[in-house]
Amino acid sequence: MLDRIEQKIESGERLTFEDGLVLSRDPDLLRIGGMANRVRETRHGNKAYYVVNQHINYSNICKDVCLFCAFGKKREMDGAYELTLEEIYRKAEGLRASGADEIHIVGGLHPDYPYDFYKEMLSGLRDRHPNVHLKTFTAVEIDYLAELSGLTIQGTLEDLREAGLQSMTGGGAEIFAPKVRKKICATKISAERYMEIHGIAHRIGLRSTTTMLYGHIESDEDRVDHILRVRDQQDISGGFTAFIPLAFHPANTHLAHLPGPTAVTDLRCISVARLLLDNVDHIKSYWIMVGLKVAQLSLHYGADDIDGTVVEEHITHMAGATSPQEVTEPDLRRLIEEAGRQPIRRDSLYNEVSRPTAQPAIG
Ligand code: V47
Repeated sequence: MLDRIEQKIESGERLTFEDGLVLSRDPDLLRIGGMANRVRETRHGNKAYYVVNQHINYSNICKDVCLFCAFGKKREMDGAYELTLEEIYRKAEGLRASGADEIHIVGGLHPDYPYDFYKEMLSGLRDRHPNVHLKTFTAVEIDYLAELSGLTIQGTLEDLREAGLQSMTGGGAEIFAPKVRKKICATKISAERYMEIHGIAHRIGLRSTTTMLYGHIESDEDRVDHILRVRDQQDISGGFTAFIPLAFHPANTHLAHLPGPTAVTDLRCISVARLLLDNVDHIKSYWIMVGLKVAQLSLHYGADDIDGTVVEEHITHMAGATSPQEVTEPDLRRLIEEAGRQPIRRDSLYNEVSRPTAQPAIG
């Protein structure tokens, strides 16, 4: 079976749902990884991308409850927090020292922040850090912000863009298959709505990333279905810069009885995504979720990007992640170099950043 798939890849023939299932189940992961690696090298040679960035989560108070999430809280729960604009600006001050190229901002669906809070957050950050790309909000947040603004999705995106938003994040995709989606995030927007919002963003010239949360109750079929929905949307709107499989972390969630994915599943998801997504340029292995070691290995299993310096991460760490919260730029580069790849600092849109990189601390 793999022979036929390999031939298809070599001749540039598009893989099918059934091919995706074979790739998800065949025990020869090394061979599948090798196939994904060849595709990755054809696209990107020896380059492996990273971004100097900072994540800011403005609040974890959320009107929705998703079973896989340890981050979202009701206001009265332990661990609930909300940042003021001043606190957000203070956190972002770290951007000056790090010389970061990107701020990545997401949060819960806060029941009380007014629409203007989000606009002020964007414009305040843009005014303070005009050279830093604001990658902000998931499609789920955009849907909610459109409700608050009373504007259409397009109108909301244009309004937020005017305030400073430059691209959208990929969170909130979870698993698109309705049966699983209904179980793990019943109140979240549908797959169709998620794609509609990304499609509108792409149409007005914004770029976005997209994700898949794996390693919980989804089946192989659900994963392949998910990836192919991304491929279909990309055929239509073309604005996804990267696909990011997100490894489920069970601790402190309503699914804490599940074991979570292993390294083999992590690598397989990367490889299968690389092979099926013939129209998405980048496959990101998010080191925060898979750990630094698997992220490094994944650079030979189809991934060409390991995300960034991050600085402060709550979503996965509240769900038991044991990876650090922050990796310095020199450490990211060393990790990539030791994997035999060439580290390339990129901006949010995958332009290479040529400005001098931070030097490792002496000592
Ligand atoms: O939307 C929530 C997921 C996402 C858990 O766009 C969990 O470049 C694992 O989307 N275990 C937020 N995952 C993170 C995210 C992201 C990260 C890095 C880069 C980009 C990008 C996007 O994390 C959520 C949800 O899908 N998530 N809880 C959990 N327990």
